[in-house]
Amino acid sequence: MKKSDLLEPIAGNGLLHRRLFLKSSVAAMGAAGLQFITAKVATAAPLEVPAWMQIPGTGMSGYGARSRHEEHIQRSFGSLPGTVGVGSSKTPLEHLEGIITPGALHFERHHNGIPDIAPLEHQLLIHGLVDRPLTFDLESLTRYPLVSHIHFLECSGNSGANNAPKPPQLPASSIHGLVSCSEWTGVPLAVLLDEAGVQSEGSWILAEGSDAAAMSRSIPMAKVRDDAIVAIYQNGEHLRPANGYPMRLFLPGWEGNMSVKWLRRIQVTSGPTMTKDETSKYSDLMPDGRSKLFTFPMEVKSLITSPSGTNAMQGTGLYQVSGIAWSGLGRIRRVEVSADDGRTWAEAALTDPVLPRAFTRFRLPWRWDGGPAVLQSRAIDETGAVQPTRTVLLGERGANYRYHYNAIQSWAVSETGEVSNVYS
Ligand SMILES: Nc1nc2c(c(=O)[nH]1)N[C@H]1C(S)=C(S)[C@@H](COP(=O)(O)O)O[C@H]1N2
Ligand SMILES: [Mo]
Repeated sequence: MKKSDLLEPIAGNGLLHRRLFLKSSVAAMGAAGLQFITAKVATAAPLEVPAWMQIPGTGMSGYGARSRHEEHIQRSFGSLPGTVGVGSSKTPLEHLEGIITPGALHFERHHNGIPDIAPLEHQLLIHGLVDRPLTFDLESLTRYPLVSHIHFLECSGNSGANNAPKPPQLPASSIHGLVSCSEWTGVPLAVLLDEAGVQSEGSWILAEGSDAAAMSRSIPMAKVRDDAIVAIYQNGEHLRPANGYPMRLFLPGWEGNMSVKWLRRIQVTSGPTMTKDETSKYSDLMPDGRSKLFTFPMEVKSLITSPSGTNAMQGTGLYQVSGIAWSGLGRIRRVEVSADDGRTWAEAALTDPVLPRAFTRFRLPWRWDGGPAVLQSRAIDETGAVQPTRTVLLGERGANYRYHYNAIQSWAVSETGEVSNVYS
């Protein structure tokens, strides 16, 4: 490809080739006299010495804080009327980059608030169809070989706002912020179960939380054996109280509700327990009036986070479309971006690392010429599953299906540069 060709659109409305992001391409553009980044031209005058170079800086601290200039970046949250802790807080996805969600900005979902648990007073009981019932505390768990994996966690209610007949005019995080991605460290649950000795009829477990909701779910033994962990660290530090301190179940790729926080009891059973949390909720009502139970994996999904809803474009020219893709069934294989409402598509660049059941960051250069555009991203995972359009998804599911919304998000860019949520 010739250097100058890099600036030729490869799909409608100004999408450019992902190769433009390679280091060699940026250099080649410079050599060809083309400016990629709209940096200010430096003046020859000496740099001013700013105020903060004229006095010594402040001292250290025991636990870090972010820049005071970034403090406006917050989770948004709400609780049911008359409660303080029954609800959720949402990760400000449009303000983050890369794939890791800082602990302080991880989304939260509580069915009855955050319990205040002293680790020495907390025990995990494993009982039921086992040879030896056992209890574990935080200290005893840290003696087992620990594993660490980077995985997303997504509430199955995430993006439910887009089920509404009219597209909600909200930032990306208010619609899609019930998803985050962390490094989780803990003990494989299979190791703990082997210590207790699972009996041959033990084909499911019940996991119960130590919160005032005693939230509990049934999990098939195959998933437990595959990759379930009892997590005790998140991004290198102990779990935060809101995310399950001192220990939580973590089930990679499955709906967030199954990853029971403040884990206090695992009962090995011969079938699902049918708890309130998996019958009255977290089941999916189909058009024929029947409900689907146990819809565990979160399916392939993606979202452009920049530019996104309620943003304002800063003039015409080159932009970097940036977003996240994930799938509960494995790795992201490919992400495509459209700027013309899905008529034509260009393949996005995936930023390393591309990990199974984790956020994958994608980017694509886009030259906005000031005309109206509709930006979309479409993810494909390693099983070949393709993220559906909203029309297809809702067509299959009918009007009462609430959970597991994974349709393509469309952001319209107006001629005046406002970015809004549209259904296409
Ligand atoms: N004990 C307990 N576990 C729980 C919950 C809860 O309310 N209580 N909420 C569940 C739901 S619905 C989700 S989406 C995830 C959210 O995990 P997070 O708050 O760490 O993001 O935890 C799950 N585990
Ligand atoms: Mo959830």
